[in-house]
This record gives sequence, C-alpha cells and structure tokens, in this order.
Amino acid sequence: MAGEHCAYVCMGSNQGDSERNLAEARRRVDSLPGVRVDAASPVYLTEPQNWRDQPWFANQVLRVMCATNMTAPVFLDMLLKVETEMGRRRDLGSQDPAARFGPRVIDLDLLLFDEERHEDAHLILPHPRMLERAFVLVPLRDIDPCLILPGGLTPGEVLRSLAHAVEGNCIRQ
Ligand code: PH2
Ligand code: MG
Ligand code: MG
Repeated sequence: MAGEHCAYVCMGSNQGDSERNLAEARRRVDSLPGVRVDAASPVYLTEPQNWRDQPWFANQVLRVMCATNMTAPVFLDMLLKVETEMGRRRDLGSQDPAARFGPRVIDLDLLLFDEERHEDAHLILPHPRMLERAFVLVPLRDIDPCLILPGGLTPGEVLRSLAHAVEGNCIRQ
C-alpha cells in the first residue's frame, strides 16, 4: 500500500528458550493492528555486548511495514507491550548497566522508522548504538544489503570497519 512506513526492529533474547522467544515475538509483532512483518533475517547466536558477563543472545532483525497512520512512538509502545506480555520486566529508570544491558526474555528495539529522526526520553531514532553492533548490522545486511544507513553507508560498508567475526550463524565481537 502506498504511504506505508518501513521500520526495522532488532529482536534479542538470552533467557529461557531464546529461539522460541524470537519466533513468538515475530508472530506477535505480525499480528499487531496495522503492522506486517515483511522480511526476517536468519537467527544469529551472538556474543553479548556492553555487558559481557551474561549468556549469548539469539538475535534477528525484522523489516516491518506499518500503516500510514502509524507513528514511531505509537509503534514503539506496541513493541514494549509485546515485551511486557512475554514476561519482560524492566527496572524503569535504572542507571545500572546490568539492568540496561543484562539478560532479557525478549528485547524489541526499534532501529529505524523510515528516515525519521526523533529524540526524547522514550525514543531515539535512528537507534543510537545500531552502527556499533555486528548483531544488528549482519542480519540487516542479510535482508537489505543496499539499505543506506544514517551516515550514508550500507550495512556491509559499516561492518568493514567493525572488528567482528561471523562463523555460520555465530557472531563474535
Ligand atoms: N542487547 C543488549 C546488550 N547486549 N548483546 C547482544 N549480542 N545482543 C543483544 O541483543 C544485546 C546485547 C541490550 O539490549
Ligand atoms: Mg536492546
Ligand atoms: Mg530494548
């Protein structure tokens, strides 16, 4: 449909059955009103970033089409609701890095919403750490190798200057 919004969501899980959690989250996102999952990357097993002392993650990126009348903050609220419904607990406002970056049943991070820029206490777009994270860029390259990211480069071009290793479905960084 003309006028739809194109969004990218990075899903992550490192508690419980992580791959099942990703599959369940994908199903739930696809059934949100005005939302359709248009493409899904393979699932990768990825070395934890930011907070190292925790289990490896399963990560997957989705390309999602949203109805014309959807806005980025409304879509984010829907994603946070899916997280909560799947048992995610957050320590709201915590500055503790273990709470910010530590283990989670499901994490749904909005990476991009069209070319929108947004910055307030709830939402920053584009996602501020997406260009540093191989677990975002490798699956993004799988689904959209020609996507021009903030900064003007494709996922593959950004990955060239990021120390990381992909072996099968494993990403070390
Ligand atoms: N998410 C984090 C912190 N670190 N590391 C990996 N590999 N994958 C993640 O999804 C991830 C992380 C905070 O949300
Ligand atoms: Mg996250
Ligand atoms: Mg998150």
